[in-house]
Amino acid sequence: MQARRSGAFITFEGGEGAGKSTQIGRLAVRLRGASSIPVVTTREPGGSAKAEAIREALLAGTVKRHGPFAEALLFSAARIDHLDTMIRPALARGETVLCDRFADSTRAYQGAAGGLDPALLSALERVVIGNTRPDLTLILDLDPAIGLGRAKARAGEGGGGADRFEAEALGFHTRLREAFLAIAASEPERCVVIDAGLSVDAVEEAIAAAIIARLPHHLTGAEATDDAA
Ligand code: T5A
Repeated sequence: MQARRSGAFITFEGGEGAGKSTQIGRLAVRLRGASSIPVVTTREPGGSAKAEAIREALLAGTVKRHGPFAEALLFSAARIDHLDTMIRPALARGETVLCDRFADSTRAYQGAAGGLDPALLSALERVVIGNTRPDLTLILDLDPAIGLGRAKARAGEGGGGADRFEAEALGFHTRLREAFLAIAASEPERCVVIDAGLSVDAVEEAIAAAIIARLPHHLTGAEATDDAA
């Protein structure tokens, strides 16, 4: 892992409409108020110019007809550019990176729900992310019917429709939820499951409690140098 001053790499994962974007915004405000460590927020697919262009094609569904492996390769291509141009430089400067989705989404969406062989995805993940693994992953767990309802209501407000993955059947989203919970169970040192069915304020408090438990100096203001390295 690269040398870091004191930032951390924190990823948010979960199904559609679980509240990741909402909570990343709130956590960024809290972290900036509690510590002098700079905080950047980003997302996948996307987060860099090339990756945002790939995002457009993926979410429009133009790659779907080529199958889940082609989609996994494109998510990976976007991730490589995002890591090289945004995430790794920020971590090397000692900043904290809050990322809306990362490699666990490929495991869950293209793997567990999309049917790709986990061994193949695991080999791809090693090549793509190398040692840049999250220090903490917050898995926002929510009944998929509720999450899809939230995403639909929000899309309705903006006049848009369901994207490539929101349009999948409920069974796909149920497999996703199970996949994220299985990832959390298999890597408890990295992952914390958050009940995303609570109010926005209650979810924010649960996330703050997880940060205090796992990466205390980020919210208590105590100076630490290397707990994320
Ligand atoms: N994907 C991604 C893959 O298949 N493989 C991969 O490797 C990667 C990286 C990305 C899509 O790409 C797929 C997964 C996705 O399908 P996206 O638009 O970025 O597409 O989709 P999401 O990440 O799912 O983002 P969403 O915006 O849909 O969901 P969020 O960010 O989890 O939810 P948020 O915060 O926008 O909230 C949704 C709505 O719910 C409300 C909000 O106000 C908002 O209206 N809300 C709540 N309402 C009640 N109670 C709460 N606690 C609430 N929290 C939020």
